[in-house]
Amino acid sequence: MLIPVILYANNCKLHCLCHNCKISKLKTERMAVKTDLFQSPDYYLIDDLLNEEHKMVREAVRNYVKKEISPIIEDYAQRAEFPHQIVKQMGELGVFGPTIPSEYGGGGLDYISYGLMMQELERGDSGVRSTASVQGSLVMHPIYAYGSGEQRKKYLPKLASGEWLGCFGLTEPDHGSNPSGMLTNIKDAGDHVILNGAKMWISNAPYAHVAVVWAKDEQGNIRGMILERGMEGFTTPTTHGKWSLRASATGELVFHDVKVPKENIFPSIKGLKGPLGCLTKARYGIAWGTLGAAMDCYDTALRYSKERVQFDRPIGGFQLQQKKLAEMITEITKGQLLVWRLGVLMNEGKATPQQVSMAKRNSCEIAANIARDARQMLGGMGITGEYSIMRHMMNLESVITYEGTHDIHLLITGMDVTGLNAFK
Ligand code: TGC
Ligand code: FAD
Repeated sequence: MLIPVILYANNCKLHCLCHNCKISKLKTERMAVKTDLFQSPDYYLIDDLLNEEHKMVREAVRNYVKKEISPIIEDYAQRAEFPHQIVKQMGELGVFGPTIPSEYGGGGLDYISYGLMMQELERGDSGVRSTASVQGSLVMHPIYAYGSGEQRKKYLPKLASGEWLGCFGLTEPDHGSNPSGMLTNIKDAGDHVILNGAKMWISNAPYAHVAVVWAKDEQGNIRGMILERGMEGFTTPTTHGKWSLRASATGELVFHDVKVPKENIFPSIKGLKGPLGCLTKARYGIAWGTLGAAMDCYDTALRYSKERVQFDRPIGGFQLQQKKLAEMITEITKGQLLVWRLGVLMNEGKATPQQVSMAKRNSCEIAANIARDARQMLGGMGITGEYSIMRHMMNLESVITYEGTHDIHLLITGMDVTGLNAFK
């Protein structure tokens, strides 16, 4: 529901098109406040599986989304603009690096809390969750897990607080699903290396202060390193024209003879398992996050079905609409139980990357299907920005693609259960 917050100038009539009124109407549209009526579905009383800390964390992020994200996000998405202010806000909220120890500015929380944070953020918008995933799992995690003491001290507190924004460069124009073929490379030059190559589709790139970049050394080993904005030969052109994740900034990372000090290279990791280890953390967050988007679509469609009257009765009374809602809540409930169990396994250090793959694929798929069904339930209203569903639906097309496509995750599961590798 849009609530105009600015009255028209000069007390002109409602449809007046004088200059002042046109400007005022524009401002009114821009500053339109959205009322967030979200009520979280919990069909199997999964709340009983959460402890008080989990519930407090979820409440804090849910309130943040209602107050700071829901009122503005549609407008930013329509304008394809990144809401910069959320970086500092999310730093203060503590969603960057929730499982990283507090001595480095992280939250020192468990994996269920981390998951619930991502669920609530993505309930607001996948792009907002993306910003947090990249910062926490793809930038802070490798610095914490693979970095030197100096690297941890220099970068982690600033990233945790949102003073600095980070990005993660793995994908290249010719190497997406198969990052092991990457062409970006470093050559030894004494106390530094020379970096050349390019990365593509990089979330946060246009505004990032630091970039975690993966490149091959002269022996063909994949190495990770930290780049800072301003290094000579390092540029971050913006990617334009996306119909998805429009409130998230995407760009390229271009390296032309960039001198990277050796002290910026991660000392303790070599090989593809470096970046893939980061992806496991982020994919776990996406498994929870996309359920948040699904819940928002379901909740919106459920409310609409009770209010929208056709043929003299609420459309929710028709069997075909009930089938859609019943299937949505069933899939959401199955997904909630899957990610909760995965969170327990993560906490116990027992979760495998393959289990994370299954949850990422499952949650993305059900969320995308639920968004499509929910959009249909709203009829024509479903395509407007008045409701969040179409935005979620378009966002989910990216989320089902990044961090490993749906098919790549199917093959990971296929390999795990058969022992036969379909990639090689
Ligand atoms: P493979 O030979 O299977 O593995 C190489 C080494 O890595 C280990 N490994 C993992 N380690 C941790 N976590 C995982 N998920 C792991 N998967 C594999 C593996 O044990 C091995 O270790 P070692 O010690 O033997 O060397 O590698 P492969 O080249 O055959 O590739 C396998 C494949 C296709 C599954 C992998 O390349 C893959 O997952 N491809 C998908 C690429 C992808 O997900 N890219 C994401 C880019 S980042 C992104 O999208 C961010 S979006 C951010 C946002 O906005 O939220
Ligand atoms: P391709 O690998 O070319 O795949 C094309 C199609 O072929 C897919 O359907 C795929 O499933 C299929 N395919 C490929 N190989 C096989 C196979 N062996 N068997 C069967 N089917 C196969 N990357 C980063 O490094 N950092 C980021 O921050 C980041 N952010 C992103 C943000 C957005 C909005 C998007 C869209 C992408 C982002 N990515 C990022 C890149 C993302 O991870 C890649 O797009 C993804 O891994 C797929 O790579 P690709 O686009 O090159 O597709």
